[in-house]
Amino acid sequence: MKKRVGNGWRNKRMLPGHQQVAILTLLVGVICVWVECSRLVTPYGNLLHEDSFILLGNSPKGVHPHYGAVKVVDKIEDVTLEVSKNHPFVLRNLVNRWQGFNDSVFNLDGFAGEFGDITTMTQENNYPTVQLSDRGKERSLQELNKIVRCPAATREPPSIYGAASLSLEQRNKLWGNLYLPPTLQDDVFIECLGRKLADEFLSSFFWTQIFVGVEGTGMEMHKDTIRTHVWTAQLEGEKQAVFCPPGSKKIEAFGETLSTDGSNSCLWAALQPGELLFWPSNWLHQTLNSIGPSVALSGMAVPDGELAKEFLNTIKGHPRMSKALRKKVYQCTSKT
Ligand SMILES: O=C(O)CCC(=O)C(=O)O
Repeated sequence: MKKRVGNGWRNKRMLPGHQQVAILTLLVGVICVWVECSRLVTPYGNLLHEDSFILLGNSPKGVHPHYGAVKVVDKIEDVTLEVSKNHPFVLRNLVNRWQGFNDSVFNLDGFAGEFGDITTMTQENNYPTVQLSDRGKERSLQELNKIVRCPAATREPPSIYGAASLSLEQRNKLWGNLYLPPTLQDDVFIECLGRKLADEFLSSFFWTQIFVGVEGTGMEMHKDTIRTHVWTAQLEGEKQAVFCPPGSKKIEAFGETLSTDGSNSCLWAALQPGELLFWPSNWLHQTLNSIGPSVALSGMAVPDGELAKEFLNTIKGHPRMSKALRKKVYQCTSKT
Protein backbone atom coordinates (compact mmCIF):
# COMPACT_ATOMS: atom_id res chain seq x y z
CA MET A 1 0.00 0.00 0.00
CA LYS A 2 1.24 3.44 -0.93
CA LYS A 3 1.93 5.75 1.98
CA ARG A 4 0.05 9.07 1.75
CA VAL A 5 1.82 12.14 3.05
CA GLY A 6 -0.25 15.22 3.83
CA ASN A 7 -2.75 16.37 1.21
CA GLY A 8 -3.01 13.88 -1.57
CA TRP A 9 -3.71 16.37 -4.36
CA ARG A 10 -0.76 18.54 -3.54
CA ASN A 11 1.65 15.66 -3.37
CA LYS A 12 0.49 14.27 -6.66
CA ARG A 13 1.37 17.52 -8.42
CA MET A 14 4.69 18.03 -6.68
CA LEU A 15 7.57 18.61 -9.10
CA PRO A 16 11.14 17.45 -8.54
CA GLY A 17 13.19 19.86 -6.32
CA HIS A 18 15.28 21.52 -9.04
CA GLN A 19 12.23 22.24 -11.17
CA GLN A 20 10.49 23.86 -8.20
CA VAL A 21 13.52 26.09 -7.64
CA ALA A 22 13.61 27.02 -11.33
CA ILE A 23 9.89 27.91 -11.41
CA LEU A 24 10.17 29.88 -8.17
CA THR A 25 13.15 31.83 -9.54
CA LEU A 26 11.22 32.56 -12.73
CA LEU A 27 8.21 33.74 -10.75
CA VAL A 28 10.31 36.01 -8.54
CA GLY A 29 11.98 37.36 -11.69
CA VAL A 30 8.65 38.12 -13.35
CA ILE A 31 7.35 39.84 -10.21
CA CYS A 32 10.55 41.94 -9.93
CA VAL A 33 10.35 43.01 -13.55
CA TRP A 34 6.67 43.84 -13.14
CA VAL A 35 7.28 45.89 -9.98
CA GLU A 36 10.22 47.68 -11.59
CA CYS A 37 8.23 48.39 -14.75
CA SER A 38 5.17 49.60 -12.90
CA ARG A 39 7.44 51.97 -10.99
CA LEU A 40 8.59 53.32 -14.30
CA VAL A 41 5.24 53.54 -16.01
CA THR A 42 3.78 56.82 -14.89
CA PRO A 43 0.14 56.82 -13.84
CA TYR A 44 -0.76 58.97 -16.84
CA GLY A 45 0.68 56.83 -19.59
CA ASN A 46 3.80 55.36 -20.98
CA LEU A 47 7.29 56.57 -20.47
CA LEU A 48 8.52 59.15 -22.87
CA HIS A 49 11.90 57.49 -23.01
CA GLU A 50 12.29 54.46 -25.19
CA ASP A 51 14.52 53.07 -22.49
CA SER A 52 14.37 53.66 -18.78
CA PHE A 53 17.93 54.93 -18.47
CA ILE A 54 17.19 58.30 -16.92
CA LEU A 55 14.23 57.17 -14.86
CA LEU A 56 16.40 54.50 -13.30
CA GLY A 57 18.40 57.32 -11.75
CA ASN A 58 21.19 57.77 -14.30
CA SER A 59 22.05 61.35 -15.07
CA PRO A 60 20.90 62.56 -18.50
CA LYS A 61 23.32 63.00 -21.38
CA GLY A 62 25.56 66.01 -20.91
CA VAL A 63 24.99 66.25 -17.16
CA HIS A 64 27.97 65.65 -14.89
CA PRO A 65 27.70 61.97 -13.79
CA HIS A 66 28.31 62.86 -10.16
CA TYR A 67 25.29 65.09 -9.91
CA GLY A 68 22.45 63.43 -8.00
CA ALA A 69 18.78 63.22 -8.97
CA VAL A 70 16.42 65.67 -7.28
CA LYS A 71 14.17 64.21 -4.62
CA VAL A 72 10.84 62.80 -5.77
CA VAL A 73 7.88 63.59 -3.53
CA ASP A 74 4.77 61.47 -3.96
CA LYS A 75 2.33 63.04 -1.54
CA ILE A 76 0.94 66.52 -1.92
CA GLU A 77 0.77 66.71 1.91
CA ASP A 78 4.58 66.52 2.09
CA VAL A 79 5.13 69.57 -0.08
CA THR A 80 5.06 72.17 2.72
CA LEU A 81 7.90 70.42 4.53
CA GLU A 82 9.92 69.95 1.34
CA VAL A 83 9.51 73.60 0.38
CA SER A 84 10.83 74.65 3.79
CA LYS A 85 14.06 72.73 3.10
CA ASN A 86 14.95 75.10 0.26
CA HIS A 87 15.86 72.33 -2.16
CA PRO A 88 14.52 71.49 -5.62
CA PHE A 89 12.15 68.52 -5.83
CA VAL A 90 9.71 66.84 -8.20
CA LEU A 91 6.11 66.23 -7.16
CA ARG A 92 4.65 63.16 -8.82
CA ASN A 93 1.05 62.02 -9.19
CA LEU A 94 -0.36 65.50 -9.45
CA VAL A 95 -1.93 64.77 -12.79
CA ASN A 96 -4.71 62.75 -11.23
CA ARG A 97 -5.99 65.99 -9.82
CA TRP A 98 -5.68 67.99 -13.02
CA GLN A 99 -9.14 68.10 -14.49
CA GLY A 100 -9.05 67.87 -18.23
CA PHE A 101 -5.37 66.92 -18.40
CA ASN A 102 -5.91 64.78 -21.45
CA ASP A 103 -8.64 66.75 -23.09
CA SER A 104 -8.79 70.24 -24.42
CA VAL A 105 -8.12 72.18 -21.23
CA PHE A 106 -4.60 71.20 -20.29
CA ASN A 107 -2.90 70.88 -23.60
CA LEU A 108 -1.44 73.33 -26.04
CA ASP A 109 -4.24 72.89 -28.61
CA GLY A 110 -6.67 73.83 -25.85
CA PHE A 111 -4.64 76.86 -24.81
CA ALA A 112 -4.12 77.95 -28.38
CA GLY A 113 -7.86 77.63 -29.05
CA GLU A 114 -8.73 79.61 -25.95
CA PHE A 115 -5.84 82.07 -25.71
CA GLY A 116 -4.58 82.00 -29.29
CA ASP A 117 -4.15 85.73 -29.44
CA ILE A 118 -1.71 86.00 -26.52
CA THR A 119 1.77 86.96 -27.48
CA THR A 120 4.74 84.71 -26.87
CA MET A 121 8.33 85.89 -26.82
CA THR A 122 10.42 83.47 -28.77
CA GLN A 123 14.02 82.71 -29.59
CA GLU A 124 15.23 80.70 -32.51
CA ASN A 125 18.80 80.01 -31.40
CA ASN A 126 19.92 76.53 -30.71
CA TYR A 127 20.56 75.47 -27.19
CA PRO A 128 22.67 76.15 -25.08
CA THR A 129 22.51 79.85 -25.74
CA VAL A 130 18.76 80.21 -25.69
CA GLN A 131 17.51 83.11 -23.66
CA LEU A 132 14.00 84.38 -23.38
CA SER A 133 14.10 88.12 -23.53
CA ASP A 134 12.63 91.12 -25.22
CA ARG A 135 15.04 90.52 -28.04
CA GLY A 136 12.88 87.62 -29.18
CA LYS A 137 10.22 87.70 -31.89
CA GLU A 138 6.61 88.04 -31.00
CA ARG A 139 4.22 85.32 -32.13
CA SER A 140 0.76 84.29 -31.13
CA LEU A 141 0.38 81.11 -29.13
CA GLN A 142 -1.59 79.68 -32.07
CA GLU A 143 1.35 80.31 -34.39
CA LEU A 144 3.83 78.84 -31.92
CA ASN A 145 1.62 75.78 -31.50
CA LYS A 146 1.60 75.24 -35.27
CA ILE A 147 5.38 75.58 -35.55
CA VAL A 148 6.26 73.16 -32.75
CA ARG A 149 3.92 70.52 -34.21
CA CYS A 150 5.75 70.53 -37.58
CA PRO A 151 8.27 67.73 -38.19
CA ALA A 152 11.83 68.95 -37.53
CA ALA A 153 12.82 68.63 -41.19
CA THR A 154 10.14 71.05 -42.41
CA ARG A 155 9.85 73.28 -39.37
CA GLU A 156 10.44 76.98 -39.92
CA PRO A 157 12.18 78.23 -37.84
CA PRO A 158 13.77 74.87 -36.99
CA SER A 159 14.44 75.65 -33.34
CA ILE A 160 12.05 77.68 -31.27
CA TYR A 161 11.29 78.25 -27.59
CA GLY A 162 8.58 80.65 -26.53
CA ALA A 163 7.01 81.89 -23.34
CA ALA A 164 3.75 83.72 -22.77
CA SER A 165 2.76 85.59 -19.68
CA LEU A 166 -0.85 84.95 -18.70
CA SER A 167 -3.30 87.71 -17.83
CA LEU A 168 -5.37 87.49 -14.66
CA GLU A 169 -8.38 86.21 -16.57
CA GLN A 170 -6.39 83.53 -18.42
CA ARG A 171 -4.61 82.44 -15.30
CA ASN A 172 -7.83 82.19 -13.33
CA LYS A 173 -9.32 79.92 -15.98
CA LEU A 174 -6.46 77.46 -15.61
CA TRP A 175 -5.33 77.71 -12.02
CA GLY A 176 -8.60 76.48 -10.55
CA ASN A 177 -7.99 73.12 -12.18
CA LEU A 178 -4.31 72.86 -11.38
CA TYR A 179 -4.73 71.83 -7.74
CA LEU A 180 -1.43 73.31 -6.67
CA PRO A 181 -0.19 72.32 -3.24
CA PRO A 182 -1.45 75.00 -0.79
CA THR A 183 2.11 76.23 -0.04
CA LEU A 184 2.58 77.17 -3.69
CA GLN A 185 -0.75 78.91 -4.12
CA ASP A 186 -0.69 82.67 -4.53
CA ASP A 187 -4.40 83.41 -4.99
CA VAL A 188 -4.78 85.41 -1.78
CA PHE A 189 -1.88 87.64 -2.78
CA ILE A 190 -3.07 88.10 -6.36
CA GLU A 191 -6.64 88.84 -5.27
CA CYS A 192 -5.35 91.37 -2.75
CA LEU A 193 -3.71 93.34 -5.58
CA GLY A 194 -7.07 93.99 -7.21
CA ARG A 195 -7.91 93.39 -10.85
CA LYS A 196 -5.98 96.16 -12.59
CA LEU A 197 -2.79 95.99 -10.51
CA ALA A 198 -2.84 92.19 -10.61
CA ASP A 199 -2.64 92.32 -14.40
CA GLU A 200 0.23 94.82 -14.23
CA PHE A 201 2.01 92.64 -11.67
CA LEU A 202 1.60 89.38 -13.62
CA SER A 203 3.00 90.84 -16.82
CA SER A 204 5.79 92.89 -15.18
CA PHE A 205 7.22 89.89 -13.35
CA PHE A 206 6.32 87.11 -15.81
CA TRP A 207 4.62 85.63 -12.77
CA THR A 208 2.54 82.95 -14.49
CA GLN A 209 3.71 81.65 -17.83
CA ILE A 210 3.32 78.99 -20.51
CA PHE A 211 6.60 77.68 -21.90
CA VAL A 212 6.51 75.97 -25.30
CA GLY A 213 9.61 74.65 -27.01
CA VAL A 214 10.85 72.09 -29.48
CA GLU A 215 13.34 69.40 -28.59
CA GLY A 216 16.84 70.72 -27.99
CA THR A 217 15.85 74.18 -26.77
CA GLY A 218 16.09 75.37 -23.20
CA MET A 219 17.31 78.09 -20.88
CA GLU A 220 20.96 78.65 -20.17
CA MET A 221 22.29 78.48 -16.59
CA HIS A 222 21.05 81.48 -14.63
CA LYS A 223 19.75 82.71 -11.32
CA ASP A 224 16.46 84.62 -11.25
CA THR A 225 16.70 88.24 -10.34
CA ILE A 226 13.71 88.28 -8.02
CA ARG A 227 13.61 86.11 -4.92
CA THR A 228 10.64 83.75 -4.97
CA HIS A 229 10.18 80.02 -5.16
CA VAL A 230 9.42 78.79 -8.68
CA TRP A 231 7.44 75.79 -9.91
CA THR A 232 6.80 74.38 -13.33
CA ALA A 233 4.10 71.85 -14.22
CA GLN A 234 4.96 69.72 -17.25
CA LEU A 235 2.00 69.14 -19.57
CA GLU A 236 3.64 67.58 -22.58
CA GLY A 237 7.08 66.28 -23.54
CA GLU A 238 10.05 66.02 -21.22
CA LYS A 239 12.03 68.82 -19.62
CA GLN A 240 15.40 68.15 -18.05
CA ALA A 241 16.91 70.57 -15.58
CA VAL A 242 20.07 71.03 -13.55
CA PHE A 243 20.07 72.95 -10.26
CA CYS A 244 23.13 74.17 -8.39
CA PRO A 245 22.98 75.67 -4.91
CA PRO A 246 23.83 79.32 -4.38
CA GLY A 247 27.61 79.77 -4.59
CA SER A 248 28.26 76.76 -6.87
CA LYS A 249 31.79 76.51 -8.26
CA LYS A 250 31.89 74.74 -11.58
CA ILE A 251 28.73 73.63 -13.30
CA GLU A 252 28.58 71.15 -16.14
CA ALA A 253 25.21 70.67 -17.78
CA PHE A 254 23.94 69.86 -21.25
CA GLY A 255 27.24 70.61 -22.88
CA GLU A 256 27.87 73.90 -21.08
CA THR A 257 30.42 74.58 -18.38
CA LEU A 258 30.09 77.52 -16.08
CA SER A 259 32.64 78.55 -13.49
CA THR A 260 31.61 80.36 -10.34
CA ASP A 261 32.84 80.39 -6.74
CA GLY A 262 31.78 77.94 -4.09
CA SER A 263 30.59 74.35 -3.70
CA ASN A 264 29.76 71.84 -6.38
CA SER A 265 26.76 69.73 -5.47
CA CYS A 266 24.30 70.12 -8.30
CA LEU A 267 21.14 68.06 -8.90
CA TRP A 268 19.27 67.07 -12.04
CA ALA A 269 15.65 66.27 -12.91
CA ALA A 270 13.87 64.78 -15.92
CA LEU A 271 10.32 66.04 -15.65
CA GLN A 272 7.52 63.98 -17.23
CA PRO A 273 3.99 65.14 -18.14
CA GLY A 274 1.89 65.45 -15.02
CA GLU A 275 4.81 66.21 -12.72
CA LEU A 276 5.61 69.45 -10.99
CA LEU A 277 9.16 70.67 -10.47
CA PHE A 278 9.97 73.06 -7.64
CA TRP A 279 13.10 75.11 -7.05
CA PRO A 280 14.11 78.02 -4.83
CA SER A 281 15.02 80.87 -7.12
CA ASN A 282 18.38 81.60 -5.51
CA TRP A 283 19.55 78.25 -6.95
CA LEU A 284 21.22 78.41 -10.36
CA HIS A 285 19.22 76.51 -12.92
CA GLN A 286 19.41 75.42 -16.53
CA THR A 287 16.82 73.58 -18.62
CA LEU A 288 16.66 71.46 -21.73
CA ASN A 289 13.47 70.48 -23.56
CA SER A 290 14.69 66.94 -24.08
CA ILE A 291 11.63 65.34 -25.71
CA GLY A 292 9.41 67.70 -27.57
CA PRO A 293 7.27 69.51 -28.07
CA SER A 294 7.62 70.50 -24.45
CA VAL A 295 4.74 72.42 -22.88
CA ALA A 296 4.76 73.65 -19.28
CA LEU A 297 2.88 76.05 -17.02
CA SER A 298 4.98 77.92 -14.54
CA GLY A 299 4.47 80.17 -11.55
CA MET A 300 6.06 81.65 -8.47
CA ALA A 301 5.35 81.52 -4.78
CA VAL A 302 6.40 83.44 -1.68
CA PRO A 303 5.15 81.24 1.15
CA ASP A 304 7.08 82.53 4.18
CA GLY A 305 7.98 85.77 5.92
CA GLU A 306 11.75 85.54 5.43
CA LEU A 307 11.38 84.96 1.70
CA ALA A 308 8.78 87.74 1.53
CA LYS A 309 11.38 90.19 2.89
CA GLU A 310 13.92 89.09 0.27
CA PHE A 311 11.26 89.24 -2.43
CA LEU A 312 10.40 92.83 -1.53
CA ASN A 313 14.10 93.77 -1.50
CA THR A 314 14.66 92.39 -4.97
CA ILE A 315 11.68 94.15 -6.53
CA LYS A 316 12.34 97.51 -4.85
CA GLY A 317 13.61 99.52 -7.77
CA HIS A 318 12.04 97.38 -10.48
CA PRO A 319 11.78 99.44 -13.67
CA ARG A 320 8.50 97.89 -14.85
CA MET A 321 6.55 98.68 -11.71
CA SER A 322 4.36 101.71 -11.13
CA LYS A 323 4.32 103.51 -7.78
CA ALA A 324 0.76 102.32 -7.14
CA LEU A 325 1.73 98.70 -7.78
CA ARG A 326 4.78 98.90 -5.55
CA LYS A 327 2.67 100.21 -2.68
CA LYS A 328 0.08 97.50 -3.15
CA VAL A 329 2.65 94.70 -3.44
CA TYR A 330 4.16 95.76 -0.10
CA GLN A 331 0.74 95.87 1.47
CA CYS A 332 -0.37 92.48 0.12
CA THR A 333 2.92 90.70 0.83
CA SER A 334 2.77 91.58 4.50
CA LYS A 335 -0.86 90.41 4.64
CA THR A 336 -0.25 86.97 3.11
O1 LIG B 1 11.27 76.21 -17.98
C1 LIG B 1 12.31 76.62 -18.45
O2 LIG B 1 12.79 76.16 -19.49
C2 LIG B 1 13.09 77.70 -17.77
C3 LIG B 1 12.39 78.35 -16.65
C4 LIG B 1 13.30 79.25 -15.89
O3 LIG B 1 14.48 79.16 -15.97
C5 LIG B 1 12.77 80.27 -15.02
O4 LIG B 1 11.53 80.40 -14.91
O5 LIG B 1 13.57 80.99 -14.38
